[in-house]
Amino acid sequence: MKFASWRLVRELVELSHVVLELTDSRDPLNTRSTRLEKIVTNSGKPLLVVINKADLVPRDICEEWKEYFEKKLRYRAVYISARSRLGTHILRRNLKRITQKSRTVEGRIVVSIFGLPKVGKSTLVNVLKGRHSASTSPYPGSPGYTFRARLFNIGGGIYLIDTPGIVPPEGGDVESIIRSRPVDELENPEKVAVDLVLKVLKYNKKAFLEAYNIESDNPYEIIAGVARLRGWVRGGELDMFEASKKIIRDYLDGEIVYYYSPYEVGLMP
Ligand SMILES: Nc1nc2c(ncn2[C@@H]2O[C@H](COP(=O)(O)OP(=O)(O)O)[C@@H](O)[C@H]2O)c(=O)[nH]1
Ligand SMILES: [Mg+2]
Repeated sequence: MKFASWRLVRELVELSHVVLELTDSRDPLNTRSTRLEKIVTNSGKPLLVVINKADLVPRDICEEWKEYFEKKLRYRAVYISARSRLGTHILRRNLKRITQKSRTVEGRIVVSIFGLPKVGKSTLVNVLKGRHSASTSPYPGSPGYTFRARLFNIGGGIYLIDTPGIVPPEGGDVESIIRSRPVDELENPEKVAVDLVLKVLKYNKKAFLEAYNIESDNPYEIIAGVARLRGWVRGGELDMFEASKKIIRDYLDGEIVYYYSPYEVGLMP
C-alpha cells in the first residue's frame, strides 16, 4: 500500500468537481480523515462522505451516521455497500445533484475517491466502472504537477480519476493501527489483535460467535480458538501469531461485525 502525499491529495482535489471520502460504517469516526476533509473544505469543492460496508450495520445506525455527518459536520453523506452493490444508484444521483452548478460546458463531472486503506475504494471503483469502461483516457487539459490524471468514464457524464487517494490514518485508535501498514508488517500483531477483539466485543458480544463459532469473551481464548480452528501449531503450541493476523485480515475484509451509534458515544445530543 502506498499512501498519497498530501501534495498529491491537494492536486487530485483541485482536478475534481466533487470529492468522495469513503469510511467504514462499523467505525466511521476512526476511518475518516479530518485532514482530507480540511483540504477539501479549503478548496471549496463539495465533499460527499460515503459510509461504506453498510451491509454490516443496521440501517438506523447508518442513518444516524449520515445525520451526524450532515447536521453536525455540514457535509453531504450517503451510505452504501460497495460489495453488495447497494446504494450505488443513490450515490450517482447525489454526484449529479451536487455538481449541477459546477459542471464543465461539456457536462463532464470529475470525481475523485479518497479513504484509508481497506475502506473499499477499489471495490467501489469496480462497481462504478461496471460495464462502462475498462480503460482510461487522459484528463483533457489537466496540468499534472506530480502525476498525469487519467479518467474512467463511468456513464452519465461522470468521470472517475483513476488514482484513488490512499490517505494515511490519524490518531491512535486500533483502526488506525491496522490500516497503517500491511498486516504482515505489523510490529506486534498479537497485541493489535487483542486490542481489536476487545474493541469489537465492547460493542458486539456475539461477533466472534458469528464469525468463527467461538464462544468466549477472552481475547486470548478467541485468538487461540482461531488457531485451533485452522490447525495452526508452531513449536507444539497453538500459533497465536498467525491467528492474530488472520483475525485482523478478516476484520479488514468485512467479515467481523460490530457498530455503534454516534448518539451512544455522545457525538449527538
Ligand atoms: N462487507 C463488506 N465488505 C466490503 C465492502 N466493500 C469492500 N469490502 C471488503 O473490504 C476489503 C477492502 O476492500 P478494497 O476495495 O480492497 O479497499 P481499498 O483498500 O480501500 O481499495 C475487501 O475484502 C472487500 O471485499 C462492503 O460494502 N461490505
Ligand atoms: Mg485499493
